[in-house]
Amino acid sequence: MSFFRKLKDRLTKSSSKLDEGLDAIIEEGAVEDAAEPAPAVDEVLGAADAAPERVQPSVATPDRAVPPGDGAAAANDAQAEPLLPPDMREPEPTPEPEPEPEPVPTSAEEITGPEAMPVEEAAEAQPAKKAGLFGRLMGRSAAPRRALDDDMLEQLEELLITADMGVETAMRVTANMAEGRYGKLMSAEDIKALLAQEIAAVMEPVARPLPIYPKKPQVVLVVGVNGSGKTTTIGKLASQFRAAGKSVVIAAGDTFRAAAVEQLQIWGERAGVPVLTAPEGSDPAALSYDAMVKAEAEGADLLMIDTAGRLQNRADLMEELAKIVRVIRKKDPDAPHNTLLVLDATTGQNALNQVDLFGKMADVTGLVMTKLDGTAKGGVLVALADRFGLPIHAIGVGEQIDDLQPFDPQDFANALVGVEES
Ligand SMILES: Nc1nc2c(ncn2[C@@H]2O[C@H](COP(=O)(O)OP(=O)(O)OP(=O)(O)O)[C@@H](O)[C@H]2O)c(=O)[nH]1
Ligand SMILES: [Mg+2]
Repeated sequence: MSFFRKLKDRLTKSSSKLDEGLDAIIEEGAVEDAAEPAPAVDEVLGAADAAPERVQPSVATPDRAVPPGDGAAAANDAQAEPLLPPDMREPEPTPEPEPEPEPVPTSAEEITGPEAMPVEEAAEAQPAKKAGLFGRLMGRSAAPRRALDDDMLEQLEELLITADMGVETAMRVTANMAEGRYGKLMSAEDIKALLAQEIAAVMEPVARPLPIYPKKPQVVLVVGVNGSGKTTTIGKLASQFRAAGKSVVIAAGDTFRAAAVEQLQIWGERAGVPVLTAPEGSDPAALSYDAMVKAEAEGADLLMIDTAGRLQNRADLMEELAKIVRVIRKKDPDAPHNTLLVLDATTGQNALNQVDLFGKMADVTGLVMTKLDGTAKGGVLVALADRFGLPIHAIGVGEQIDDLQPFDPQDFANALVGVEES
């Protein structure tokens, strides 16, 4: 199964919501298809290229995550590696050479050739050429189309809000969709392709694999609210980095629950990675420090520190997180080199609040969004990209060890909107 197909299958809830909503919007306002021949999808999509005025995201996107205090030199040294090394990915099918595009015929004669039609029939067919015949011959007459107007834009905006994209992002995306296309007739297929293109444009600047730095051990601190998927994501990441030839150590910084340590040990076994633990109730900052010393002594490439889930409004627990950071900086002033905030897609708009508060307490450098499988709230990732511009390193699409995918903006946008892979 191709990468895209798997993603699309997993994102069924989000995608069917947008997919069906867009079909309904077009059908509701569909016009008699006589005024204007259907533009090719490329023509519809291309219109925005010519439009100079596009609504910009509310924040500037940082170029990439740089380890705190490490400055530009470290950024230059950093080799951004794909989440999955190339040999772990499913083989791409060899692209077939594209056939030369045929010029699009503009009349019935051009399509059928003058000899193909008896004279009377051809004469009769002439008046119908604009709509019915042209459409039928192009195989498009069956697709209802609707003019892109204020009503339609408002409906689109509402649909995007129900898909958890948030008001500001929904407004920006629909404004960009309208740019240079106002009044154009659009089929559901056109509007889906256009929406996917606009979403991909928002996501493009934030799609960044977890950067790998030459520093040993590179410390990756993993934070988030209760049950967001931190421990599972650490297991999945450790397995992928291990498969990519990196030596990984995990520290069980969730010292509150004995069960949390056991869960991490199971993931460590699955991933083939050692897990450093401390007795229940001990100080997670002290464990993290010890883990750094051990990881360094063992020459590990990566140290991933799991932490207990904490609600972003619990000041005491957030302070504890800040303490972990302070203590590990005594060992390495640049650590943690990455602070990953793991977000659960099913929490929808609350994810925005989590990024805001964790960002303030723990200098979050990147995001992983889990549980995108089986939720209709996948649009929140678009809102996050638009609002914060933080790198999105990976997405979780299931509970198994290989259910963590690198974030590909166009695949994600297509899967979210319900566009088939071209
Ligand atoms: N469907 C699905 N389930 C996931 C995904 N990631 C994690 N889970 C499940 O979510 C639940 C919580 O995951 P954990 O990894 O324990 O979450 P956590 O953030 O470590 O939780 P706490 O340590 O209690 O704060 C588990 O049942 C996981 O299997 C995902 O991408 N998709
Ligand atoms: Mg956990």
